Amino acid sequence: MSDPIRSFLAIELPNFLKFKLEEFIRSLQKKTGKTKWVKESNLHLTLKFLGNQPAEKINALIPALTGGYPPLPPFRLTTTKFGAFPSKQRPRVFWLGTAATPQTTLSDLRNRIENSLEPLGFEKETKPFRPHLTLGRSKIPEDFSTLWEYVETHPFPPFSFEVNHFVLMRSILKPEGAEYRILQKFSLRK
Ligand code: 2AM
Repeated sequence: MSDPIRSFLAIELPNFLKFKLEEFIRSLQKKTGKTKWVKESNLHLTLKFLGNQPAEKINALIPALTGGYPPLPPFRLTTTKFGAFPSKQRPRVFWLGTAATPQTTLSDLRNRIENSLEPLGFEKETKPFRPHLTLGRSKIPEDFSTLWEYVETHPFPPFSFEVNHFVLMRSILKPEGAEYRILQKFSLRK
């Protein structure tokens, strides 16, 4: 059997937004020491993390996600506030929130994915979906007070973009960080 493929389903971000986020991240980077910030080309919104799966299972996923009824329409995403998981006091993941217009479209897409993949043996996510753009990850605790003060006074502005497709992304883990490669694009229908 072939080697397992580590992958996830994601919404790509337009270049203008990645550029703006990169600027924002550069400012945040100056306020921290040990936090690892996401490089511009890797910024995305995760819809579902698939982990390591046999190639056959990944191939079966493609027809399961193509089509489907009723067709899901394109929608808009707007960036919202900066925050951290699991909490501001003990941040592990720094993120920027997103809001969809119309509101239900992103959760409809997420539900469609969950329901289409479950019969193929992909376990349904039990935790509530909190759509976000991961900007940084902190493994070593440090003092984040200057970072929080900075984002209070320099919030990331709301930027919008249209989502008309999502992607199956392969993640190749390398010592210098993960490298992502698009394996398949899935269109949302107009
Ligand atoms: P995140 O954006 O919420 O951090 C690729 O690794 C993507 O899959 C990451 O952006 C990450 O989402 C998501 N992901 C979810 N669970 C994961 C896990 N257990 N290991 C690695 N990535 C995971």
